[in-house]
Amino acid sequence: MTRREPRRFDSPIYVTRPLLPPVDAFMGQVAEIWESQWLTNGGAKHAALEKLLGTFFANPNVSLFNNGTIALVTACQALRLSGEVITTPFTFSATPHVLCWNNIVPVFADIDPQTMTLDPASVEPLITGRTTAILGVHVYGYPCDVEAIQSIANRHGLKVVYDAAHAFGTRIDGQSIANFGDASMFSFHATKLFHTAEGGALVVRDALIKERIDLLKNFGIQDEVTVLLPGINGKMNELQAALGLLTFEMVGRERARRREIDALYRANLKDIPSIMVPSLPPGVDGSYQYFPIRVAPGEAGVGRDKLFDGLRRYNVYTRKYFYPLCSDYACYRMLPTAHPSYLPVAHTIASEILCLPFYGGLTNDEVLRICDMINFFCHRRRPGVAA
Ligand code: T4K
Repeated sequence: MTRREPRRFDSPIYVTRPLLPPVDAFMGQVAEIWESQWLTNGGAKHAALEKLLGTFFANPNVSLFNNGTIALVTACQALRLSGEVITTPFTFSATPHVLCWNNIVPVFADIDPQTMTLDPASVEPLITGRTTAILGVHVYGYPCDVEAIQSIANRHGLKVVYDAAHAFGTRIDGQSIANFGDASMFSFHATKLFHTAEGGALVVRDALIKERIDLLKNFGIQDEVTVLLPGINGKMNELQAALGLLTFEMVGRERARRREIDALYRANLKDIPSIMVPSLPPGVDGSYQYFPIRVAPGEAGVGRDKLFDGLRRYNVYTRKYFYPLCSDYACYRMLPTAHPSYLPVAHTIASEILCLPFYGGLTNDEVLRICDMINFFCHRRRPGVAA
């Protein structure tokens, strides 16, 4: 079979690029902030963004934060989690770190091979008298099995917290992912579909918990002479909120473009036997946050790492989100549940996963060239050029 050497990109193609509103529009927002002389501590932009997101999530109990990690730290405090919390090892480092910052032991459960999220069947046997919650991650915006997780939590009197860092736009049967569990954390980091450069939010079921969260994120201060709780500084400032107001307006179009890119990748990767593209469960509208593929080990002449290295030589910066597993980090591998024998699915997926470049600014031609490169490295026929 003849294989034509693909053409290297002249400049790097990254895994993502931030959504950027026109700079003049941002300067207009900055001018208003300057005029108000109000930069942080719950200003007008903050209030406007919180309200907007309350409507978007169909839940008014939204609290904005300076980043997603501090939001999740605060959720653990607000829900008074302690002891042990069952979570996934197939996630960004922030997820288990947040537990440690709350003096909670992360207990790792295996993941589901289709959704790559917590496998409910692996969760239940790990529950002990010290367990206080289940912390699921809607990885890449693929939703956890929210019903099964809630019923386990109900049976054992546990809280359910979701790390929804990737899941801004995810909906299950039309309902926002923000409305499952006791609390959901969203990241608004620059690499996320909707962003505020750095930022995040908690969305909670219970309005009283929102009150507690709003106290906690502002040092526990109730008024000038009353501090009720040992809080932290988790506040989003006015510049972040202003950027959010502008990027929010662009999310619909960005998502639609990412949906086209998703379809183009799928159409042009489907005939490569060593590449598997995961699919969302029925009834789920995804967040179009990442485009993960799985690369079969070796048999077609390429494994994930060789493909990663090969693409990098051609100036394509894919990412191995999430390899290594958190359970393999030096700070967690001594935990009893971190042993690979308990986490076979997570280990397999972490060794095969690769996130391809995925952002609205990619052209069709760039996507097709990336598919062509993947095909080349996988020693298979060239993909067609039609979407
Ligand atoms: N839970 C989960 C499941 C998460 O994935 C994350 C964050 C969190 C919790 C914590 O939320 P935050 O506290 O961050 O709100 C990135 C992000 O920094 C991180 O937010 C994200 N997850 C993680 C999955 O990805 P890195 O170390 O991979 O980022 P970096 O700097 O290598 O950026 C990736 C690519 O994006 C670059 O190669 C180019 C592009 N990029 C990046 C930035 C920052 C740009 O084009 N412009 C930019 O400004 O962690």
